[in-house]
Amino acid sequence: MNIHICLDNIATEPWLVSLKKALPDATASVWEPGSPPADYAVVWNPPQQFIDEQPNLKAMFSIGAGVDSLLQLNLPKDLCIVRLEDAGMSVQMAEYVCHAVIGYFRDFKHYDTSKQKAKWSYRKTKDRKDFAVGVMGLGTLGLRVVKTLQMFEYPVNGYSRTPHQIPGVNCFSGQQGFKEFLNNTKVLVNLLPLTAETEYILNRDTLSQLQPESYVINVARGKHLVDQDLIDLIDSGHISGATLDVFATEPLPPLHQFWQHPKITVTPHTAARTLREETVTQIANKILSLQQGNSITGQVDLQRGY
Ligand code: OXD
Repeated sequence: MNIHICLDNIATEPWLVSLKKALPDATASVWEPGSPPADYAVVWNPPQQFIDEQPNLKAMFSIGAGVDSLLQLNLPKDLCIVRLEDAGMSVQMAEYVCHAVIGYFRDFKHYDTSKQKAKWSYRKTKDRKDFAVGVMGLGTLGLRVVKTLQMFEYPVNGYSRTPHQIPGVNCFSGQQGFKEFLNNTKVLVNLLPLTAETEYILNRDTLSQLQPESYVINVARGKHLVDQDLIDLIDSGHISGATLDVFATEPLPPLHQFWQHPKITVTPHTAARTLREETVTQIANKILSLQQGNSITGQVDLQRGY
């Protein structure tokens, strides 16, 4: 069995070492233009040339949760693309989102400012029941975020394309459901996959429907959000602030307004990092399952886009 690794902008050698350790009977190598066709591939943002030169792939494993950029390529219709399922990402995502939600709920920015002035100054306690957190996207990462938020007893709303039932969560779906979801949400957490349907879903119209003094946390993709609409709504006071981890252009250009905006926190696409060992173990187990003729989970539906 031959496996190619093709990772854009990522040091490949450690991945090769881990993969060889996990699958000692396989021949793993770093793809170069002209490499012979392989049975499996482990990829991150591969070029079109890679796809064109690898017609025999039984499966192509992406080392990320989101496959939007992969799906921009011209892909064979029957190619089995597999995305990462958790592999240590969901706990990081829950940690990041809860940090942002709690930071806003408890107003830690105020205490940072007070400390700089040596000022002993309390903030009024907010009422948890008026502080519904709305999670868009109820896949592996979204569900973990929901579960963790529930531990802090925030009311939680969930929004997804198809209807879900989650204990203790007000679940919404579809067009009408989206409106209701927004109207009932104080802190919006975006974890949707990026597809033609969800591109720029966070815009002036939708964000205006959030409750007054709401807060926005985007940890999915930059292209879910219309940047200027968010800035305008923050400047008008309807939205109190935002924590953004993802951007339409990454790295975020130095002159982008988000960097200087006092009510926007920016982090460099770091909410949930791919963990190499966990990822390789998951991929290796799936390759072994496929080799034994078994089915695997995590296969991307090319029509649906995730
Ligand atoms: C991912 C990401 O898709 O890191 O996994 O954004």
